[in-house]
Formats: sequence, C-alpha cells, structure tokens
Amino acid sequence: MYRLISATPSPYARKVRIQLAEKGIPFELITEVPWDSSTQTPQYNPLEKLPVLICEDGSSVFESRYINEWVELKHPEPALVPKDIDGILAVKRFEIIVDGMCDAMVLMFFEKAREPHLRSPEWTARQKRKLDGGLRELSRVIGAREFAHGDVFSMADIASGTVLKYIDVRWPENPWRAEYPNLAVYSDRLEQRPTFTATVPVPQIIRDKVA
Ligand SMILES: N[C@@H](CCC(=O)N[C@@H](CS)C(=O)NCC(=O)O)C(=O)O
Repeated sequence: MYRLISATPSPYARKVRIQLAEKGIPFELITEVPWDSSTQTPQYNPLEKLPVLICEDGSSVFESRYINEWVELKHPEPALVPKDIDGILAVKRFEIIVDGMCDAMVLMFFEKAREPHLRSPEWTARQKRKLDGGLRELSRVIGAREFAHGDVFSMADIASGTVLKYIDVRWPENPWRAEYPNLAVYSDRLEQRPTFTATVPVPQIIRDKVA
C-alpha cells in the first residue's frame, strides 16, 4: 500500500489526498509538521518538502504536481485529466496558477512570522499581487461554470478548490469571497464532495524557528 507524508494545512498535500481518494486508491496517511526537525520528509525528498508518496518498495515520489501526474499515469481510471492535448494543457495551466498562489501564500505566512521590524512590506505586497492575480484569473476562467475545465470534475477542480479553501484557513480576513462571488459558490459546491470534506485543511503548530 502507498504511504503519503502529508500535513493537515498543506494545500499541496491536499491535492494528492483528494486525487488518491477520487481514484479509490488506498493509502496510509502519515501526518507530519514539515517545518519541524522531527519530520521524516528529508529521508524521502532531498528538497525536504511534503507531500511525498512512498511506494511499497520504499521509493518515493515528490513535488505535488509531479505526484499528481505520476498517479494519473499509473492509475488512469477514473480519469482526472482530459485525453485531448488542449484539455491536458488547459488543466495543467490551472495547476500552475494554483501552485503559484499557494507558494505566494506560504511566503507571506513566513514573512508574517518574522519580528515586526524585520518584515518587508514590499515583499509581502509582491506576494499578495500574485495571489490577487491568481484569483482574478481563476474567476475569469471558471466564470459561473460548475467545473473549472469542461463539464466534468478534473485535476483543475482539485487544484482550484484546494487553493480557495487554503485562503480561508491561512488568511480568513482576505475578502476573496466578496470580490469573487462566483468562486465562493464554486468553492462551497466543491467542498461538499466527500473527498473534500474528508480533507478540510487544519492549521498546525510549528515548534521550530523557521524564519
Ligand atoms: N512545490 C512543492 C511545495 C511543497 C511545500 O512547500 N510543502 C511545504 C508544506 S505545505 C513543506 O513541506 N515545506 C517545508 C520546506 O519547505 O522546508 C509541491 O508542490 O510539492
């Protein structure tokens, strides 16, 4: 059976958890705090980041987008990526936007963790622009449709749904719901799927000094 190193707030890990569950692939969930020295993540990923998918033979797959692609290739059914080239590229585009938004939020989170006099408002503003730009683009492309790409659930929804809920957890005061009511409707609908309700992000306590 697969094992997945995951963290409860991680949007990157949540994408993989949802994908595995949607495909009905059993796995053992290993919950860790990747920022603490107690994590076993470095044993499986030289970049020391989770999620990490550990195979039965002990080999590991890391980097969430690569894990998603790996799982899709190894377990094609039910398909979560379209078969046509334009569809594949369109879904990948969603994944890229979402990962960029998540990266910007992680950077802002640790900037906020610094002593107030060490924080850089310019750096934070730069990251916030990336988050805002991503939201604007998701809102534009998804519009009032049920699914992000085409008329079926796909990796584009797993990615988009994951980043929207992550904003609620990491940054509850962010006004994205008021600014993009279409995305709020889209997110609330997705969050009703069993694979989403089973993986609602929860903040963790980080004990080590990170920033
Ligand atoms: N691009 C990576 C990002 C993963 C990532 O940043 N994971 C965080 C947890 S949410 C982590 O493990 N950080 C530890 C570190 O960067 O040292 C992916 O998509 O897997």
